[in-house]
Amino acid sequence: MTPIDEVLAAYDLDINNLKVEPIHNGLINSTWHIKNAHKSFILQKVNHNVFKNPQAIASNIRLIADYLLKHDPGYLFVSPVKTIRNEEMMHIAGYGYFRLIPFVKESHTINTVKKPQQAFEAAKKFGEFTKLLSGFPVQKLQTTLPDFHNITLRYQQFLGALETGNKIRLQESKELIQFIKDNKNIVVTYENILHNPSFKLRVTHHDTKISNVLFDEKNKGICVIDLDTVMPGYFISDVGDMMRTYLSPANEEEKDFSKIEIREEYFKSIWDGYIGEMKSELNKEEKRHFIYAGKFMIYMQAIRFLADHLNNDTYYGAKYEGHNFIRAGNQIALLQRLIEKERALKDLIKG
Ligand code: GN1
Ligand code: MG
Repeated sequence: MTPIDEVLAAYDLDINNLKVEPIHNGLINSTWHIKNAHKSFILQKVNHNVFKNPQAIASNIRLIADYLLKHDPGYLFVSPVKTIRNEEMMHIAGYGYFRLIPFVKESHTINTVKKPQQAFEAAKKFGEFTKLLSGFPVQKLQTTLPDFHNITLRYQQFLGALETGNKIRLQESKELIQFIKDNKNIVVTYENILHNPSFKLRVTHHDTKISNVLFDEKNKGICVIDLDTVMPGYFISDVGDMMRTYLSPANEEEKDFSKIEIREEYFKSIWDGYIGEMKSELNKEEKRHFIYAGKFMIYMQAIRFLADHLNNDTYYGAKYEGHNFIRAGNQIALLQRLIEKERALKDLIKG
C-alpha cells in the first residue's frame, strides 16, 4: 500500500475506484484532487517541517467552524472530514499528516487575477471572513506558525544570512541587499504598529492569494480556503498579500521584470471589496495604513526569498539555479513600482 492508499483507507474510501490527481499549486503543502463517480475531495499533506504543530491547525479550524455554525449558519465553511477513527487528521508516523476536505460542488479556483472584478470578489471574501469572526475570542486561536509575519524577525534572519550565507551568492546579491537595507523604514513602521493601540489583533487569514478563494459558476466568490495560517494578526497581512499578488499582471515567478506593473483599477477593487465588508471594523488609523500593507508584505516576501537564496534555498527550494534570487528581484521590482504609484493610489481612496 502506498502512503496515499493508507490515508484513503483511513477515510474509508475505496482505493480501486478513485482517481487521484496532484494539484501543483502552493510552495509548502502537497495537494491532490481525489474523485470517484459520486464523491470529490481535496487531500492535503501538511508540510510538517514548516507547520511543526499540525494539531494547532486542526484545533483552530474546529473552533472557527463551530463558531460560524452557531452565528452564521448560512456561511459555507469548508472544514476537513473526520477519519473513521474520528480524528481531524490522518497521521502516518514518520511520514506525515494528511487531511481530507470535501470538494465544494460547482466551485473553481483561479491562479491569476485577470479582471478587477475577481480582485473585488476575493477582497470581499477575505474581509467578510474577518468580519464574521469579529466576535470570536481571537486569543483562543493557536499560533500555527510563530512569527510568520513578524517582519522584524524576518529582517534579523536576513541580517543573519548576510553573516553566514553562501559567499558567492552574497557577492552577486549586493544590489538587492542594498535595496533591502535602504528601505528598512518599512520594518520601523511595523514596529510602531505593534505599539499603536489603534491596531487590533483579529482573525486573520495570512495567505490571501487568489487561489485561496472559491468562485462559483457566475464568478462570484463563495468562501476562502487554505486555513493553515489563520491566526491572530493585523489586517495589513491580508490586504498586503492581496496587493502583492493581485496588482501586477505578472506574478512572483516572472523573470522579465518589465512585465511587472501596478494596476490602479485592481487596487481600487481590493479597497472596495475589503472595505465594503470591513468599514466599521477598521478604524481611521488602520485605514491610513492601507497602502503600507502592500509595502509591508512585498518587502517581507523579498527578504524571505533573498534570505533563502543566500541560505542555499533550504526553505522554498529552487527549480533552477538562482530561482529565489529571481523571485527576490521580482518582488523588489514590484515594491519599486508600488512606491512610484503611491500618490496615485492614495488619490483613488481618499475622502
Ligand atoms: C508560501 O505555500 P504557499 O504558496 O501557500 C508561504 C507564503 C508565501 C508564498 C509565496 C507557510 O505559501 O508565506 O507568501 O509561499 N507560506 C509559508 O509564494 O511559508
Ligand atoms: Mg498557503
